[in-house]
Amino acid sequence: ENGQTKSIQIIGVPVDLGASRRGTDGGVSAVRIAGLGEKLTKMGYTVTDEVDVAVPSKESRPKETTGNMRFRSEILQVCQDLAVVTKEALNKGNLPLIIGGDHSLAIGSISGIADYFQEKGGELGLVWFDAHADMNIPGISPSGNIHGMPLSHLLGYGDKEFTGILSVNPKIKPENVVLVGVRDIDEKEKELIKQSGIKVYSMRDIDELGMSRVSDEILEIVTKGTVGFHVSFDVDGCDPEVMPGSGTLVPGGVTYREAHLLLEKCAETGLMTSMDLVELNPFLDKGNISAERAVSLVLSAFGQSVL
Ligand code: NNH
Ligand code: MN
Ligand code: MN
Ligand code: MN
Repeated sequence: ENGQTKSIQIIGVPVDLGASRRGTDGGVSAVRIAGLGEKLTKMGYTVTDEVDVAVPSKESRPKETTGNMRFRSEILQVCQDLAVVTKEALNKGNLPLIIGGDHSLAIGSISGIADYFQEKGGELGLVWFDAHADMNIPGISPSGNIHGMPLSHLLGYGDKEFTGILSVNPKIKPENVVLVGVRDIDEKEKELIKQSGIKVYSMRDIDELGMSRVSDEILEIVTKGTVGFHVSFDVDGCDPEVMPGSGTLVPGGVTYREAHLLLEKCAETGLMTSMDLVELNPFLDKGNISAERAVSLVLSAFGQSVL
């Protein structure tokens, strides 16, 4: 049990326009079928799951195989809509739990959440769990895929319409952000990470310090001077053996137990304001195992413990 809001609003965002591989739109169903809502309800939460954000299908749009920022206008619209929905959820007293969908959606989810707290005079902390840094911007991104660009835009770099969603800009201050699980960073992305000054815990840090200590350090950073923190959980931060159902797998990732520990510790603070669960791709999965494990991880973030 923790002091968090007892009512959760699940928000589905079936977007795959931000990635090269098709199918993260199906992640929304995969997670629902794995029983996310029912299991949170069993834990004593009041769960609403009514409003999904509409996303156009790739087939309905002109082909965009190249470019600096593929499907920019479609994803911008999705993020603008989602920002309104997450902010509204908080206004109603609900904790937003956003299920994706590729990671581009985090520009929208976190913009709405940061804006809500900023109006109340508070800064938002951010835990970014990912194999990748998601710190690309148009012009340096090797792929043009927006799912590789959300964190940079939340820090105020890149495309002005994406950084300018709702009012507060930047959405997140670098001293309130931690990246964890990272092991695949593009060359030019490295420079922007250094320039931004955000704290990064790589796999090596986890190996050397252990996840218990890494989690404690992370939580210290994201709670210091903030009203609380959002967790943006890209399932590819976990090892591919744990989460085979994702499009850009990188070996050598976070174990199932380590991920649980981090999220259990997040729950213990009672300060998690909101969470994204992204990059699940059921078409690449073995059965629905990745979604089932992801649901179990989310339950830890909401305070599930053995006893
Ligand atoms: N860094 C690569 C890119 O920008 C890969 C990003 N893929 C992700 N990010 N899954 O989390 O295209
Ligand atoms: Mn990501
Ligand atoms: Mn990733
Ligand atoms: Mn701070």
